[in-house]
Amino acid sequence: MIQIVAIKPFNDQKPGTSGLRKKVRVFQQPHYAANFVQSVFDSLSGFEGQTLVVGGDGRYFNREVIQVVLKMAAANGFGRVLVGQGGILSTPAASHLIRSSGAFGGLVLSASHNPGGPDEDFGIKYNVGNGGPAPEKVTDAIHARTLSIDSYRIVDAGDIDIDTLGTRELAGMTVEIVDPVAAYADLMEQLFDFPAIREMIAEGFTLSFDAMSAVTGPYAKEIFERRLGAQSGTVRNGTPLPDFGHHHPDPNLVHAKELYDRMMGDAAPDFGAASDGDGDRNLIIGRNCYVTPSDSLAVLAANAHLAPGYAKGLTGIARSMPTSGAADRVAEKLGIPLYETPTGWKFFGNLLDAGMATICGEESAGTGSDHVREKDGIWAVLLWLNILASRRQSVAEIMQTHWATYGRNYYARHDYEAIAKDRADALMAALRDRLTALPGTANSGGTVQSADDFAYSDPTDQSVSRNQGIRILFEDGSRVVFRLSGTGTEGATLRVYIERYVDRHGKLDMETEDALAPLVRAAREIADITGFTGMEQPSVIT
Ligand code: VG1
Ligand code: CO
Repeated sequence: MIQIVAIKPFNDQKPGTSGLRKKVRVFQQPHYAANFVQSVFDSLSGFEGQTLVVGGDGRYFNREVIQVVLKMAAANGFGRVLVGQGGILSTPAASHLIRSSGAFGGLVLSASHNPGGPDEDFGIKYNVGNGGPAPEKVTDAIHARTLSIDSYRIVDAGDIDIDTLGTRELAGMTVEIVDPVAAYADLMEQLFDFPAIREMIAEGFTLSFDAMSAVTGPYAKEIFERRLGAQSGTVRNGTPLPDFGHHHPDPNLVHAKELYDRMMGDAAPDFGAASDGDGDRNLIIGRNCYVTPSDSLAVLAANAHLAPGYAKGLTGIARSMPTSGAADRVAEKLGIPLYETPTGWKFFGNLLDAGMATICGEESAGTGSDHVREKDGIWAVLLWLNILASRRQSVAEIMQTHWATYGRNYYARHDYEAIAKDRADALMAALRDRLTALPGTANSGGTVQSADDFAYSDPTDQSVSRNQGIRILFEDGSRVVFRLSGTGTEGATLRVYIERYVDRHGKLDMETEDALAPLVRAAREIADITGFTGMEQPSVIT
């Protein structure tokens, strides 16, 4: 009943920042998904008889790939597969399920914030036994295997019903269809003061959560509306759709504009939030007050002790290199270490496992803690709600107090999308060539103090990751960072991160655009963005 299917390798299956992401049409090529899944299994050892977790964000092609994974897991010797009902598991819920079930690992089927549908994106990510994304040494091994593989194993069986809860059998392997929401919601209830949040809501506090027709809808309805008593309708776009209603499920000011406009309008609720395709990102907006993800990380770290799950305090904070230094000031004040890692959640896993960091974050709207090994959108919203319930101040008041204490890191990210790959590579190469010449030179951003290509040495296993983004630091502490995206599926995306710090005695109420204008000019000049790309303006500013 086990079939061995002979195949030729594909040469485009290198995992990026977060798994393998491609157009659905690429994944639909015969054997394409199976080739990658078998390459994952071939790179692992010791999983015979063990448990695998499988689930995705419900996007187009999710259900088809789940059937392939189930039949391949059976043929490769897994003992049990846990599948979220309907094929649904948010990324943080998948991480929790891997940890709580003692699974060997998991396959998370998602292209996260990328759009879905027959002409859009799909993705597969492998998570290891700690619940987190496979570290680079594993993804490198998977990639190497995709290039040499010549067959895959699959059982010849009919499709399994993944919509009905319960246990079934597939060629000697157990398949358990589990509730994707309940255990995750229980975990949240352990970490946060639900009675205090419920009371705040009962007293009239209002919130609006945009699930962007992606995976968090069922989680948000259960947690915010059912367990916390928010009025029905609090969760908008709460049904996961295979094409996310034709939108990008990316919670930023461009794609979550409806929420933004509501929060800036006359009838704004007290608090607004959104999450992305697979539920690991968060956007936080108070009434008339947008909170940058970097600031959100800092505020969450400074106030985490107000939530029961973090009452003992934090052991350390970790942030990705392009994330602003706002969290660094909090770590300094708390007297705990701050770790600066490359972009991508996979770099936080070791620090969390070692108990060196409790809270982690990225400028791309990802925050999370040691409760799982992924970033977690609903977790971030709940921690904010717990802080608001405890401090009884508005989001705007909390931000003002925060800046008055720590100073303010003005921050923006400019994305230049769909650049021809060779032009983007040429731009980065030209920047690298100038790294030694830049220090001491002056431009509209000021005088350059240092310039380098960020390399990270993991303090737990000493593994080194190079070429993680070009940093240009100015004498006044301002900074611009350039790197190419590792999650896109079309051409290249250049990300430019711009940051300027003003201490607590300085001007704390500028418009971000004004505060950063000279640095934005400097970034464009230094990298000759228009010369290389022909683009006069970024595609997206967040
Ligand atoms: C982007 C973000 C990065 C994040 C990654 C996955 O990567 O910048 O911070 O970890 O997406 O997020 P890149 O390489 O495109 O800059 V998710 O929510 O799409 O899994
Ligand atoms: Co995501």
